[in-house]
Amino acid sequence: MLNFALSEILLESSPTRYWKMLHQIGINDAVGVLPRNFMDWRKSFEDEPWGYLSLKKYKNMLEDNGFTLRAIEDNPPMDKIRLNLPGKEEQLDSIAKMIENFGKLNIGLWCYNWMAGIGWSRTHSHVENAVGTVSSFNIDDISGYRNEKVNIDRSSLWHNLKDFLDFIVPLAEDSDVKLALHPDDPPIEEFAGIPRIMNSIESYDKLFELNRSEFNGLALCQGNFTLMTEDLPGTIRHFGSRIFFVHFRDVVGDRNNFTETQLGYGKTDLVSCMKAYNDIDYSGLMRVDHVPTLEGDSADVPGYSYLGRLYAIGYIRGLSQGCGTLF
Ligand SMILES: [Mn+2]
Repeated sequence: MLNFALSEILLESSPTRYWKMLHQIGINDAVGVLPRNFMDWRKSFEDEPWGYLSLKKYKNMLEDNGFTLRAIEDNPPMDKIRLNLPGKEEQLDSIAKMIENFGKLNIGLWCYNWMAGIGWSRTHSHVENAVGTVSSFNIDDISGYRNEKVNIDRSSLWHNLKDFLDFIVPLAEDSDVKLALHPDDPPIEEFAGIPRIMNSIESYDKLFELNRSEFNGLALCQGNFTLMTEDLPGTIRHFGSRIFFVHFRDVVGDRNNFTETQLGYGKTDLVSCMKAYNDIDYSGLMRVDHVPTLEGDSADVPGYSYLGRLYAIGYIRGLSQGCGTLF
């Protein structure tokens, strides 16, 4: 049976009319980012964005506006940890404090990633197509570019990930905070010369061999996983209870050349995916991910248009009710 919490990522630093619309369509669970903009009212000016005071103020602002802060999908600087560089201890210390604060504040999930040097990337940010304005990626656009600042090989990235898990998982267990590793986006073999390792089903199998704790899990970002496999529903069943967080989105194309799209217009059999979540009794968090910007709507962050997200939330609710879930 499906019993997941349909949530929404709230990127705004103060309440908006969109937040009221979310309540009107039944969304009361929030995923947050770390408050770090200048004069960001979520942040305590005396404290780091991952410090107790900042997170408490942020959580209060959401609660005062009807939301429960369930997860943070963001991280303090951590490339020195990924790359095993001097300064790593300080970054580990920040993450440890953040996890401890999540525990104190009942924020039960942290979504992080293992992309070194270059985070999630597209090569086209505003592509006009039939479903709205979307982003896309074409590996040919970066064929002439190499990142000279980052120098690491694949096995070192794995080694450093294992070290990080050994450090963070016991702290997460003590604080009752689940860890959801988001895939590399796009899930290609290397980006401008920097290897990527969280880009296949096998890499997640390996992740769970590296650390068998029940707190070591995955963020199933459908837009990436559907580029790794032709059988996303089978993949959902394969990982089962290891899935702590779902990004419900879809794309058209392959891992080297793809375009984001609206739910129902992509390459993935979303009905079968929802049935698969039903089969595994999925009870974690789920949220809409990148959506097209519709005509007349605005999106301060490309992929997070209000109208596009409202459509997607309705689509997800319809799919889940088709599986017999009443919420
Ligand atoms: Mn995602």
